[in-house]
Amino acid sequence: LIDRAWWKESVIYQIYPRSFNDTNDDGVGDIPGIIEKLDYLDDLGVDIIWLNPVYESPNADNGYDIADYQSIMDEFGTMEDWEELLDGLHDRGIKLIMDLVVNHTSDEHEWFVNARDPDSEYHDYYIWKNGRTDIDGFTGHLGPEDEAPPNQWESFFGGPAWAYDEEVGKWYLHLFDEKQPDLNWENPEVRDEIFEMMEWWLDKGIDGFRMDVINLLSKPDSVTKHDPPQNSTQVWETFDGPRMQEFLDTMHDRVLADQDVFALGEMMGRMDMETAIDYVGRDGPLSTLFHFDHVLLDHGGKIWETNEWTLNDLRDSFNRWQYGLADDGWNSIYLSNHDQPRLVSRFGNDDEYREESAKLLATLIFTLRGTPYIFQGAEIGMTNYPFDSLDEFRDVETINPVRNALESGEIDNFDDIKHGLRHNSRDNARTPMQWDDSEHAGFTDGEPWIGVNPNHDEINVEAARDDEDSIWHYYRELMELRKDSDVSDVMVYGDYEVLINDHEEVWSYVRTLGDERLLVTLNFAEWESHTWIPEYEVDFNPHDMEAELLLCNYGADERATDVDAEAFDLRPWEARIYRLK
Ligand code: ISL
Ligand code: CA
Repeated sequence: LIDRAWWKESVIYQIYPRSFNDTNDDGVGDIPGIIEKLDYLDDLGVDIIWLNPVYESPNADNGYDIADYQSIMDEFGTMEDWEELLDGLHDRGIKLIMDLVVNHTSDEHEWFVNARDPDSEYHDYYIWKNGRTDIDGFTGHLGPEDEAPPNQWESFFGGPAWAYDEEVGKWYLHLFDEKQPDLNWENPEVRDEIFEMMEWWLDKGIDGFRMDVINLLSKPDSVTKHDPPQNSTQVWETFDGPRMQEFLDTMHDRVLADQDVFALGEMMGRMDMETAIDYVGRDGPLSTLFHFDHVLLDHGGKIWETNEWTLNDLRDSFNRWQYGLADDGWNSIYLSNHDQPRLVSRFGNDDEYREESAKLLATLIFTLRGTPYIFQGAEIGMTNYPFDSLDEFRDVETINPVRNALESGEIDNFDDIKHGLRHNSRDNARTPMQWDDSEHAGFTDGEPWIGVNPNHDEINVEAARDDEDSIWHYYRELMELRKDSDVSDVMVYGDYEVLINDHEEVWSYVRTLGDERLLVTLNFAEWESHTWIPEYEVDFNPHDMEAELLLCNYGADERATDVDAEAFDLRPWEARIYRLK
């Protein structure tokens, strides 16, 4: 018996509006720009659009600092534009999910402006604390001379997670930028406001929410009930706080339960499976989640620090979730988004084997068990940007910590960390979509708000659509297999079973649903690799099986089609999907 859901069978395409398509030449993508590309999305064949925040915002964090939840940012257009977008999507059978950013607001939100008056009913919408005076030698304060912040939590964007407010004479919590004060979810009025706002959007006809850093809503008792201990430096104390389950259960019961909507939670930190199942299992409040296991593999502690990842690490982190949510819960499969560098530059090879490796990574995304995500530009194999100076960056997560480190002398000059920033910065994902080979890649006729990748003369949608062997067409083939073929069910719902768990180059797995079996085999190397199906690891006899090739990123040539089911020689970055019969 298959536990079907439309959002399990769907492919999600993520649009970062600022960088998608600009129609009024101010250099900033806009909603009319998305409307202009509706047929493009339809041709590609995606089912759900996740739209990054388009609400009114001073853009300290590109829309993740919301000043009004119920209006559209001027730069992006009007509410009428947004309604036209929704209708245009629905006309094409595409659903729309909106970003829900309710851990924090902008400091320019009316609530926060009013909260600065301690007598206002809004004061308690945020988290205010007195500074500490009982510590020696604390030097990092940005408050009065004799005060240090309430505790030593560091914000995710660098510097203390508390800012001193002159008017109030207290400190407010901001886990992200100073311009993103955290809402006080302990306050029932905050919860009511948010739930009503969610209902308002659902009434407008949207199909669900992508919930930003949703497991941070409930703060630890050390902050809500007591004066926080000065020595708590661990901001991860804020993950999955004591009332997290309760808050989401209430949200589910009040807002989501009686509607057929998709609820996707972004979950920070490294989560244990029990907690995950509480959130997304059969009885949980959410449909699925984003975890960070695999995208943290190659990050160091600082934004410019990197680690080498290995295939074993990558496979282990996916195995954990594939097996962890096998019986209850549902995965989201992503290798990139607006916060992550480009997948082909990171997990593939953006040079000689760009096409092959981009297709291999797509094969992985579409054949693991879970809902697949395409971040705009992945479908043409867009790469990281060759950043050369700090002025070229726009992201607060990159700029703030680098400035601080330069000022404090922690780093001497930009060039020492350039390599790391090129690898890690979120701005890699945010350079404009490459539509064609014209001056600004067809994104704008004005001055783009962030640099267009110089490789757009080769890597662009127009060229990709013209070339039958392109990454773009390969994405379409994968989607066709997944949604509209004899193997769709096994591709979506089949069990996942990994083969040869310690192969250093090749990741292979079998997906099984009843008698249907798919074998996926992927060579993560620039050289040829050999692999096989070890009999002792599977409950069928590979010697008795015929392997029918369904898709290969080198095409259906003899090497890929004429094989024994038990052994395979793979070319550099080769990816194959077989049906075993
Ligand atoms: O952890 C990160 C990258 O590995 C961070 O970049 C990121 O802040 C984290 O993923 C949380 O992301 C979400 O909330 C942030 C916002 O800046 C991100 O764009 C958003 O996706 C604060 O709202
Ligand atoms: Ca514009």
